[in-house]
Amino acid sequence: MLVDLDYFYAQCEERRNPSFKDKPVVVCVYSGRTEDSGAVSTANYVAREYGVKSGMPIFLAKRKLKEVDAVFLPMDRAFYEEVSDNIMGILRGFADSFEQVGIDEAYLDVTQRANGSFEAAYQLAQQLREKVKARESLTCSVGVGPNKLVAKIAADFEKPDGLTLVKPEKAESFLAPLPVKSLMGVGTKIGKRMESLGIKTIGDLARYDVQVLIEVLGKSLGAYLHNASRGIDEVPVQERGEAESISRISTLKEDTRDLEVLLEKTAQLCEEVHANVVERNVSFRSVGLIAVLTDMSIRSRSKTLETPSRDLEVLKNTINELAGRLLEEVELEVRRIGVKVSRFTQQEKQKALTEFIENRSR
Ligand code: TTP
Ligand code: CA
Repeated sequence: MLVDLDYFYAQCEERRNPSFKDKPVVVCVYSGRTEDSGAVSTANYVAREYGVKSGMPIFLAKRKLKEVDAVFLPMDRAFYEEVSDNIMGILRGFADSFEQVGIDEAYLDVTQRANGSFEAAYQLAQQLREKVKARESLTCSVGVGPNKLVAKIAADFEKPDGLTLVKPEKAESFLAPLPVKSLMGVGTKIGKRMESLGIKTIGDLARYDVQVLIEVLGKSLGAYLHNASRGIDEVPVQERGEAESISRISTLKEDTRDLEVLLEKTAQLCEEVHANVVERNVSFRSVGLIAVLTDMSIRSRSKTLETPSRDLEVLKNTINELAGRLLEEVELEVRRIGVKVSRFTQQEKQKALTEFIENRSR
């Protein structure tokens, strides 16, 4: 199944301030140039009824909501991440394997615990929605299907607060009437190309000659889309981030056992690692120190944090602690020193808003 939290940033704001509930709520990314310059990040469904959408300039959203008592708020990413982490924790408990995608979506493989039964999977989805509602007061939309592709489209089918089950034998007929743009990988450009071939719906695509499709779009995209249009997708639900790490290592001016000299170097490395952590928008659970000694042997020490962090001070303090320990435990001088963070809890790249809009707009 695919779980997608409804109007996520705006729903977080409604939860924080229940008096917003029946008003249009617009979460904004202010560019700071003039008072209203910037773009809409997202809006609740009340605001959407007035035509407000993600990516729209703020002044335009204000114009559409001129006559009503609407709420405009700046984006508070740290708060949404906290809510997201809590909810992802709940969702994880419902899955055989779990894959978070972005801040407000996750794929859950429930094949085993549902014993391969789609009815049982549907019941699980229902329980999951109730638990998220009871614990975190948020609604989500869930799609249940034979694979990720179908589950994702099913989740979009009824929003907000929806639950859609598509059984394997119904996948192709479920997809057929939908616009080709509902398929992942079909953006504006490819959408236009297909339109020129007379392909408007997924059903049109399924009926289209696969050889011609491959000639026009290339082998891999053509074959992928041909399969996708028939609801065929074999990509497994995969936990992300566990294998990844970010590290920096550097050679010291001279070999040393002086803690102060080492810490000066590691502080600099921590800053570089941290900049990368921020850029990649991840939180780490594990911090490691690596030392290459004068005889070229390598020693490393690591520590697991109690909660995931993306904080420079936490990183520096942990490294200082590890460096102190390492010096006590080895006798040789240190030649190279390195800092590493790993076990990321969130893998989403922080994209420029424009890129985000392009990728997600249908
Ligand atoms: P989405 O899941 O695309 O949208 P949503 O949760 O606001 O609404 P829906 O009910 O349709 O699922 O995106 C998740 C969050 O990502 C969204 O709350 C805000 C952020 N976002 C942006 O900042 N800019 C964008 O252009 C989009 C599409 C989303
Ligand atoms: Ca969402």
